[in-house]
Amino acid sequence: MVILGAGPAGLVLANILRARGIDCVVLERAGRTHVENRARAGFLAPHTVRVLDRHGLADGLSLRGLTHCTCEFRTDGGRFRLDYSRLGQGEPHTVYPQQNLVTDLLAAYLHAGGRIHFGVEAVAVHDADGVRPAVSVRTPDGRPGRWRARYVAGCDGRHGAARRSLPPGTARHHHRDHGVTWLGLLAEAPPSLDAVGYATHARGFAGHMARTSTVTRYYLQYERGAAPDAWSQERIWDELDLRMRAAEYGPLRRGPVVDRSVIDLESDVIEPLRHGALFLAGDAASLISPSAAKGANLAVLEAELLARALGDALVTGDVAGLDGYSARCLEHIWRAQEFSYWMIALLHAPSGADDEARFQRRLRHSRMASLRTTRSFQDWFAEHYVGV
Ligand code: RFL
Repeated sequence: MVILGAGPAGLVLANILRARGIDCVVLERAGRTHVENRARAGFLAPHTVRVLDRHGLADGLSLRGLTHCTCEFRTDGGRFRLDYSRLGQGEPHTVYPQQNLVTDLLAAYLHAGGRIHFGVEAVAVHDADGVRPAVSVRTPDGRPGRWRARYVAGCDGRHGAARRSLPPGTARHHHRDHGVTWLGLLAEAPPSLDAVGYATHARGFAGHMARTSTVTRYYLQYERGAAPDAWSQERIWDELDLRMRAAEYGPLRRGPVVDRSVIDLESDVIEPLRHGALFLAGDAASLISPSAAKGANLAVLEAELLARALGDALVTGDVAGLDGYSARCLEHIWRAQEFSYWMIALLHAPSGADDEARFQRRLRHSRMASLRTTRSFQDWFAEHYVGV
């Protein structure tokens, strides 16, 4: 079994397969330090925590993760809070930085004797519709190589080799650009609220999400095409203050911005998630905008489903799980896409003076009002917000 990519999807899959005694190898393009330091997600859904716990992979997050259950919305009509652990099915998030999760997963896999090769880039998957597919690779010294296996798991993200290797006409590629860009920031500053902060403002969206007691992620709606370093640190903090209405609701705790990335909000789904012996999971299967914090959670959910199906196929010869894998995952993926799309519409509206922009702003206002006042709407929100 060859697994491409050592992100959450690849490492959860590798750990579960390894525990079932299945021989597998992970091929990872980047170096170990890079993989263990890549800051991305932080909000883990209850289902994700249960999956990790079920497989003995939750020690780190149980020890160091923070429980999180409140959203605060700030709009030109005032602010309101939702404690989503008291709504819907009544469950909180666990906040645990993705790089810590990846570090834990890697340590567990290596401790169990798992094999991984860093600095090995998959170039293409060959003969996926045969019984012995191959993966061609480039090794750290630039030499070509080849791995053969019964199955290949493409957990190598949106731009990885797995997606590229799908023969034309074998998969449908759904893509949507939501026309919104965020500047994603990591600040070495303690969180400023004990809640996720979502601010809608005439100048654009701003978001606040705790990561640890000393690091906070912020988002600012940003001009499409602008470079990540186009704004000075001072301008970033001034803009955050303005959009989060710090003058009204209290100052933000400032600190050096240590990481910036420009994120065009996009949705991207491959359908089906299988071609012969090649299976896609995580961002390789579907990319989802970070507006609803679903990407890493879907990756873990899919990895467990795939591990179970591969395990059954390899240990008992039962391929029913593999046959149903794509349809099962796509059900979750499209529901997450739908919620993320709804969140985008809740948090953004065009700023122009034309009829369409005005209409969109009125709809957003009304959506926000329903969320502030209507219990059934809040329950729906809570269930989808923490669910995958
Ligand atoms: P990853 O984590 O990208 O890992 C893929 C791995 O594959 C390697 N790779 C290759 N290896 C070998 N050969 C090749 N040809 C290769 N090409 C690539 C890469 O080096 C990498 O190590 O994918 P995976 O495992 O599918 O996990 C997906 C998540 O990382 C992603 O969905 C989330 O980070 C999305 N996301 C969030 N998700 C949440 O659930 N909650 C959040 O709060 C959240 N916040 C975020 C996010 C994503 C963000 N970015 C990246 C836009 C915040 C941000 C800023």
